[in-house]
Amino acid sequence: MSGEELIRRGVIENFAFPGKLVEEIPYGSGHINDTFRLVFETEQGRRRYILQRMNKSIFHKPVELMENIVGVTSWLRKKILANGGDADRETLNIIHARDGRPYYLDRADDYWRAYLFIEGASCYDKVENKEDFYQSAVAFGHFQGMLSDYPAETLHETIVNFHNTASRLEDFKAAVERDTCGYAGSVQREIRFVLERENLAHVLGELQAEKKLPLRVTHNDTKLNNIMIDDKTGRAICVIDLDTVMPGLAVNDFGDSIRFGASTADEDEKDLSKVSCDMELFELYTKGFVEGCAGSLTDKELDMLPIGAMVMTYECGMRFLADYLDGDIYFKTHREGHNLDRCRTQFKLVADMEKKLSAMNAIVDKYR
Ligand code: ADP
Ligand code: GN1
Ligand code: MG
Repeated sequence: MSGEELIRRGVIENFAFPGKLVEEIPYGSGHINDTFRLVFETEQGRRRYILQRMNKSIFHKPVELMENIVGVTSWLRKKILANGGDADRETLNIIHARDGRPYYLDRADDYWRAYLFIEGASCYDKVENKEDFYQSAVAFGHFQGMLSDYPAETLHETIVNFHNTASRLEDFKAAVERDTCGYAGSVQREIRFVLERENLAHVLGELQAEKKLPLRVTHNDTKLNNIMIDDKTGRAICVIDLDTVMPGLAVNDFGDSIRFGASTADEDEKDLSKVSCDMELFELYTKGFVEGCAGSLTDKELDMLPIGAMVMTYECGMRFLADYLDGDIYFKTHREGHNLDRCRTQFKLVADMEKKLSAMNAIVDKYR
């Protein structure tokens, strides 16, 4: 058994899983945490769980972060039960450590957490069935609705300035300036792409400061693979990856879903001719999100949905490029130049959205 496996065994023993561990595999395609799927056997049969090592270089306050997740998941659980839903599948459920805490701290100072595995449902890295995308929109909109009366002041800011695009732009410029790996010279075109669109970095922050866009409790990481779709009914049943639930903008939650799910290609596609923003998917998501928010979106929020898609895509591209310049210290990468490939798909999408902006506005007008 490797040192890593030994550490994990020690961690697993410290969680209140029933039965005997019979399988343990790395799982999922998230860019942030280390995720494992565990199988335990008891006399009643097999039960699966998710075990995650939280990324400590990204989440500096894991205890507060878990306090957020405990608060949000118990809030959702109550609402789901009140509506007659299946709270074991429609929200994340934390498995506590044997000492009663919602996390376990190992000897290497890593924080771990565990959840019930949501059975009979899947996460997708790309839209395989258009209806799934519509369903995910309804669910993300509904998620925001269920948290609309959550006491926002009790939520810790897990990553400061997470979707403050103006501050992301400053971070980006600092990464270009540092040029840690000496790559800046070879990505001048991409750097120029960012600098030519600085206005995009300010537009939403300014509207928020002028109180023209309300702060709500939002998810802030609404990619398609952060939602579980029921294998039988095709309904999006559970919103996962709650690390970044914080006060934020509804248009950003909308925008991040479009960025990832309405693209005709994978986030890391190398062949840019395959990358564009699919207007049919944009329309399906718009319809679903507006329905899921059930009348709560203001006129200004509706107006700004297409800009939200552009801003989130621009911001994410800039984050990937900054990480490439910094030597891949934030996002997990699986090949040379992975973050640069990701950045290029995002900028291709932004350029495509610029051309399609009036079409996107017309679609929003259809569903308002
Ligand atoms: P990251 O922050 O690294 O994206 P996630 O919390 O999104 O981590 O988890 C990574 C992947 O693990 C998800 O995309 C999903 O496939 C899977 N996953 C996470 N939680 C569960 C769960 N409770 N049940 C089933 N699969 C899950
Ligand atoms: C990360 O955790 P994951 O893989 O769902 C990132 C998002 C990015 C996304 C890009 C906490 O999401 O902000 O949009 O990668 N999450 C964090 O794919 O930084
Ligand atoms: Mg995720």
